[in-house]
Amino acid sequence: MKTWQDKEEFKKIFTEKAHVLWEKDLQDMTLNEVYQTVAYMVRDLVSQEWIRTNKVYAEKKVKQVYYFSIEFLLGRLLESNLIGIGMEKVCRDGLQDLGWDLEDIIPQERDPGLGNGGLGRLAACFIDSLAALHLPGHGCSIRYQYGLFNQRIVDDQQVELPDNWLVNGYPWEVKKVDKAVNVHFGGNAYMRPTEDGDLECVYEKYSSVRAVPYDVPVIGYHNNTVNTLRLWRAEYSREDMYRELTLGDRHRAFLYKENVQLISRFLYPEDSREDGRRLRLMQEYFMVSAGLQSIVRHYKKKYRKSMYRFDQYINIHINDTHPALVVPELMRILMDEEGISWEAAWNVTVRTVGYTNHTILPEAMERWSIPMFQSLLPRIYLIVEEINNRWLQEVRALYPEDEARARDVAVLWDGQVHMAHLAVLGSHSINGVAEIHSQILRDSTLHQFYTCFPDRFSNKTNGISHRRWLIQSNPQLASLIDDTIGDAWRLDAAKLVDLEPFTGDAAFLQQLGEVKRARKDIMATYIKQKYNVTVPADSIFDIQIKRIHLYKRQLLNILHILHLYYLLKTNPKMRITPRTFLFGGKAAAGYGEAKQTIKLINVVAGMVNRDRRVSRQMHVLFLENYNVSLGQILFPAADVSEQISTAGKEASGTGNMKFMMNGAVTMGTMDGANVEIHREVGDDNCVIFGLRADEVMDYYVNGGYSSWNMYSSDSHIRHLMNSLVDGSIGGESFGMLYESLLDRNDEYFVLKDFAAYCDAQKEISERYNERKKWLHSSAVNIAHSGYFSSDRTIQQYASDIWHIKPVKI
Ligand code: B1N
Repeated sequence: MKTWQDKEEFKKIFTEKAHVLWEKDLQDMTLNEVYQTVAYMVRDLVSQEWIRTNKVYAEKKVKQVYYFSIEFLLGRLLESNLIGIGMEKVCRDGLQDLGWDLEDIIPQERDPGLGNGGLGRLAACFIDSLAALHLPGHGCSIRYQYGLFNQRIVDDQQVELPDNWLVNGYPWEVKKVDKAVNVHFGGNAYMRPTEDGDLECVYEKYSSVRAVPYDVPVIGYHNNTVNTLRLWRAEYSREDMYRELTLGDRHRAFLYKENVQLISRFLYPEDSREDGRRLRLMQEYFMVSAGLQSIVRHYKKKYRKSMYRFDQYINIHINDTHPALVVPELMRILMDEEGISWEAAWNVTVRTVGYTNHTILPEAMERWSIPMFQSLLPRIYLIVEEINNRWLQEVRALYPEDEARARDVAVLWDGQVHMAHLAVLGSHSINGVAEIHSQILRDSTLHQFYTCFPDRFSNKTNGISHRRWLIQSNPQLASLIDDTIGDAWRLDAAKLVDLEPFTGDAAFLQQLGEVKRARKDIMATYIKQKYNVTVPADSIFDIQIKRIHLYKRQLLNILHILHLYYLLKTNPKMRITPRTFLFGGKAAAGYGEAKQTIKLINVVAGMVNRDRRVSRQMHVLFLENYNVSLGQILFPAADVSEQISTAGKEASGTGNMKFMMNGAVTMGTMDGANVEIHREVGDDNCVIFGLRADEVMDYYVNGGYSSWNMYSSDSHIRHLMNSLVDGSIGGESFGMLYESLLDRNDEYFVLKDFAAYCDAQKEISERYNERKKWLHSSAVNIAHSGYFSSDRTIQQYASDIWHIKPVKI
């Protein structure tokens, strides 16, 4: 790869580039212009390799994978790309000579908020790993004009502001006008007999949307691989617009244009929830159809192989069900455009597609009303109907008179299209994202499918990019690890386990303590600057950052804090290990309970922090606008990682892994990947509490839990519940939360797990006071975090599902 020889060359190129881009002297440039200049310089360096990577893949006709995801939560790219090409130091030194600090330039880049939470961030870690492992794999998604809203806290409450992240342009994208395709919506579709006695589909009177790709390079780590993240934008087709105009209907022409542009305007802000909106379905089909058309076009042009062999060269992976229309859309292309029979098309489709499930929450399961689906996608609906008919015929032949079974596996049922069932049927591989989650899929959620296709099911425990979440976000820890075991772990995270012999080494632990302290100081400085609150860096930094959701139980955390506050108020002599409780996360704008939880946290925080005596021992803070960049400051500063979802509800979690890799001790339930973290580090190095998934399930099925009984029998709980509605918390009332806990019988077992959580928190305090032991635990967590690198995850997908191999560029 082309590089900058030294800082002198960097400065020379920078100066030339800046003059061309901005027609300005260097001293007149804004920080943002400096950022953009460096970003374009990085793109110049990788452009040859980007072209080469694609050329090599096509010339060798290697099998490639396309990862379809409605979200990619990338985070900032300047620093990660500089690290990837090994040019961070040259750039830093060069900029310094010119009078700028790279640390002031990096924040100029706006976080592309093209995702909500874990699902979108996972997709970003996956393409990072694909490139790092020189695997031929690319991303496919939507170029939303507005990302997830920016969160402000005003009067203790969340306010959503639009995230117009593209205002200053995005230097990492390249618009590829020549690669645009058309996507059809609406109109009529029906089957008619052909001359030779077959059936063919007529699809007419549809309207067209132009899909234009914007490509973002996905740069490997110290290799020459540059893969592609292709983001589709919806544009109106001028032809259609003029057709409307020539028909003399300017209003319709205007409407057409507006509606088309809406498709890629907003990211839906719901995480693990779906509301069945028409525009969302349009987004899903838009992405799927555009993505597939461009893959097929490229396959035919560059691979020149038969469409019957498509699956030998192409694998399509769908990140949850949002891209599940890949199944009928590929069928459509194979049959209507390539003239292949149903049976052959179905074989190719199933062998091409793989599906990952990310949630078993019923409210997150995608279901579309049939009338809406049919009117929007008439041709696709005919195919889905046929898939359903053929499948139910098989099922009913195998299990006659078992309509309960038919209902459990149908794609069309009760007037709805069940996307998970479509995804399962159309895939050769179905996986969950942590062992316990995959187990639940096999045992209950998808049990009937599992009995039909046991070999198609597997587990692929999630992972995180150790490049972003350790090398980039915690350079202090990364360099301590280098000094201790060498730097081979940077290429192979499994080697972090070489730290194991040092987890009892006093000198190493001392340094580890210093690194953590340095990171806590950085965090404390951020808090001081932004909130004018002084948090003591020698207190326990206890952090819960993730989307706000009832099942994630931020409520459990804040109720324990409120409980501690009451204890400290009534027992002025009581001493606890000083703590700083930090929260962060966005609530979907329409999710009342989640928004009220944010308010509760903020009101309690105000009460605690303003109390002169209590605030000697504890602080509480809600950090505004949690996103990837804020995460990069928070994970390295944590002592305690709060992973306290109701057992069985969190499919995996990935924040838990980021904390672990940065040496925090997990306080968690036996849920998602916590189970595997616990297995890696043992009881001594994490704190597990609460109901197990089977106990939760048992209560749901057989009853036997009453939150009112908890209320009656436990005076602490009674006090807490009453205070939610009697105005004693800052004069506010939190009726929705009270109702969810008592009137709706505490669906997430907050009160049931409360006592166990309080005990577990005491345990944490005691352990923290034994500094040596605590640092040992921290070290054990880092040493065993290598398993949670997304490189391991991607290697498993590559060898077990995709059957793709590394290609050296
Ligand atoms: O996917 C993550 C997991 O680590 C989390 O446990 C899981 O909650 C998350 C609909 C979702 N599951 N489902 C979603 C997101 C957006 C949406 O519109 C569902 N997100 C998850 C990665 O596996």
